Amino acid sequence: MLDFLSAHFHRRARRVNFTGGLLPESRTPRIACIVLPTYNEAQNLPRLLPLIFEQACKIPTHELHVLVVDDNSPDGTAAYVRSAMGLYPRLHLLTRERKGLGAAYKSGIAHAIESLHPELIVQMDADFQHDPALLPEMIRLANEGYDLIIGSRFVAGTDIPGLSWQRKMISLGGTQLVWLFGGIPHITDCTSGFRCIRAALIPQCNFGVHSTRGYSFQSWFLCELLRHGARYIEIPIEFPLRVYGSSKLSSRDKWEFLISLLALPFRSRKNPS
Ligand SMILES: Nc1nc2c(ncn2[C@@H]2O[C@H](COP(=O)(O)OP(=O)(O)OP(=O)(O)O)[C@@H](O)[C@H]2O)c(=O)[nH]1
Ligand SMILES: [Mg+2]
Repeated sequence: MLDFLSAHFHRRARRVNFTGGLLPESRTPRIACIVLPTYNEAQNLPRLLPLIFEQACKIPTHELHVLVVDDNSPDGTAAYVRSAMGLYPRLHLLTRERKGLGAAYKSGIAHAIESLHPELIVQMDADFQHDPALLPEMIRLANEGYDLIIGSRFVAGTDIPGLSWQRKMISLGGTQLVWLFGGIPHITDCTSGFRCIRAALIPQCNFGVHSTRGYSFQSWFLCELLRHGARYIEIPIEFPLRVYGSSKLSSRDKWEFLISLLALPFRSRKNPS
C-alpha cells in the first residue's frame, strides 16, 4: 500500500543531489503533519482543531499541518472540515469509503508524504483522548534525534481512570503478545494511537497483508518501524474517556488483532521495492 512512497523518497533524494545540496532553510520548511482519522467525529473536531493549531506557536522548528482522513462519516465530519479549511490554511482533507482505521492510516500517511513531504508524521485520535498540548514535546524529542515518540498509557505512574477492566486487559495483554510475536523490546504500550514518527522510515515498512485494515495496524506499524531501527522513546499520556461520539472498536477489530499477531513472526523480511 505504501510501496510507491519508496520510489517517491528516492525521487526526492535524486532531486536534492541534482541541485548540489539542500535548498536554503527558508525555502524548505520542515513540516510535521498530524494524520487524524475520523469516523463520525463532527462533535469533536470543532473543539479539537483550534486546540491543535494553538500549539503551532510553541513549535518553532516545524510547520504544523493536519490531514483529516474521513471515511464518508454520515454525521457530516467532512463538510465541517471543508468549512474550517478557510480558517486554517494548514488543514487538509482526504475522504474515502469506510475500510477501517488501519486502511485510513495507510492512505492518509501516503497522501501526506506525497503531497506535503513532511519530516514528521503524527498519529492521533480525534476524540480528545490524545492531548494536543503534548505535541510540542513530541516534536522536541524528534528534534533531539528520536525517530519514534510513543504516547504511552501504561508507563509507570500512568492510569486510565474509568476505562473498563476488559479494555485495560486487551491493551495490556495485547502489548505483551506483541512483544512475544513481534520480537520487539518491551515497550509499555504497543497499541497506542498517539505517536510521532520520522517520515523517512515509513516507506521501508511492509504493509502488504490484509490483516492490518483495522486497529491491528497500530501494533504492526510499530513492529515495522522498530525492525528498521527506529530510535524510540515513550512518554506518559493520560487517556480520558470519550465525551462526544462513540467508540468504533469492534469485535472484528479484536479478532483481526489476534490474527495479525500470529502473522507477525512470518511477515516478509523484504523491503518494498
Ligand atoms: N477514517 C476512519 N477513522 C476511524 C475508523 N475507526 C475509527 N476511526 C477514528 O480513529 C480514532 C480512534 O477511534 P476510537 O473509536 O476512538 O478508538 P479507541 O480510542 O480505541 O476507542 P475509545 O476509547 O472507546 O474511544 C478516532 O478518531 C476515530 O474517529 C475508520 O474506520 N475510519
Ligand atoms: Mg477513542
